[in-house]
Amino acid sequence: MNFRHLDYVIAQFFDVSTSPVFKVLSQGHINDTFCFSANGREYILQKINRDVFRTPEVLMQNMVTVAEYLQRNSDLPHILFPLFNKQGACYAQDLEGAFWRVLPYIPNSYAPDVVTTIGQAEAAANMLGRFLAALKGLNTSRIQDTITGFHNSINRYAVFDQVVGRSSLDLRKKAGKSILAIRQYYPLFKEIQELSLPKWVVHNDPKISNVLFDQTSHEALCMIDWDTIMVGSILTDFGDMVRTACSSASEEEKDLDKIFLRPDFFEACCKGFLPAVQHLLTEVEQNHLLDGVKWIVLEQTMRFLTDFLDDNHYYKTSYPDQNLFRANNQLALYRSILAQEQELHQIIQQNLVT
Ligand code: GN1
Ligand code: MG
Repeated sequence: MNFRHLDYVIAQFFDVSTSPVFKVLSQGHINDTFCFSANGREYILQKINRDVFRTPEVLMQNMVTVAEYLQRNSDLPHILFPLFNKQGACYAQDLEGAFWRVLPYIPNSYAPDVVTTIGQAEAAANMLGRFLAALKGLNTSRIQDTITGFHNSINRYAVFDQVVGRSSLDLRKKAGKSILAIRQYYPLFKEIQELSLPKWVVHNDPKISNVLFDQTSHEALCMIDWDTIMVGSILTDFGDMVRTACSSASEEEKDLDKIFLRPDFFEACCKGFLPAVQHLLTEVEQNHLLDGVKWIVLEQTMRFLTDFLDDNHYYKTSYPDQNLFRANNQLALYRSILAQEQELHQIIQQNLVT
């Protein structure tokens, strides 16, 4: 990272006499994130990954639309307003034309990779539910796609298929069993496509590390990482929360025996999520909540596997085969869900108020 860019970008937002001190925040597979202080306050500085987000202006406009809407129409405790620079834009470009944004840093907060207590799972799921319920009234025409077909798993499967076809024999051998598993479970995507699911403005990436918690009280403070807020289905949001809050291990765990879906954490997610949104759900949505979980876990397996077979262009990696390990991690979680399907359905039913 060229730190000259950081100073150049920050100077578009602040008059700072000394060069700010940066801390690199390493979470997140896509953007580069830093923390810095200026004029006695701390801020987040993020470089938007242009390979993934082709239209950063659209993304930032969505973010402002959502923040303004939530401020007027919700009682959420923290709303992520991007800062406007001296020219009145909600982003800045560096000397190479890359896009950056600045957000206030919420003091005394953390974003976990794994949930350690049931209380955290319930609080995170409740925060997501409140966030989505508040967004339900936002007209879908006001939000534009930042990534086309983000949760279109049928299209993603077609891409996966092409990538398998052109990948090297060596990679295909390493990933052989996982490729077969995707092919075996693929009909789920077809079944979901047949459902008539209402369109919501949703988060689309509400994994547990996109929930900020208070370091002292462990209360959930807010949903962060609004890059993928787009029109979609609430099922994938519930699914992604469960995928990450209820897994016994992080996405990076390599020992497959350590990975399973924790039913008590699942119950906590239902307890937190459903009361906040149930009145807004159609019968189809209520009946397919668990399919939302299966959908997102299988799709995530396929996305990691596709990237492994495609030379790891998409997700940041720090060692060879990392995306294959991640795919197998998600596959183990998927199989654990299948093994507990009936119990999980019962838990949902018990937590839907009749
Ligand atoms: C990426 O940017 P980050 O780390 O929050 C990805 C999500 C995946 C997630 C898996 C834009 O999220 O869709 O679920 O990794 N974001 C994008 O951890 O592809
Ligand atoms: Mg993200």
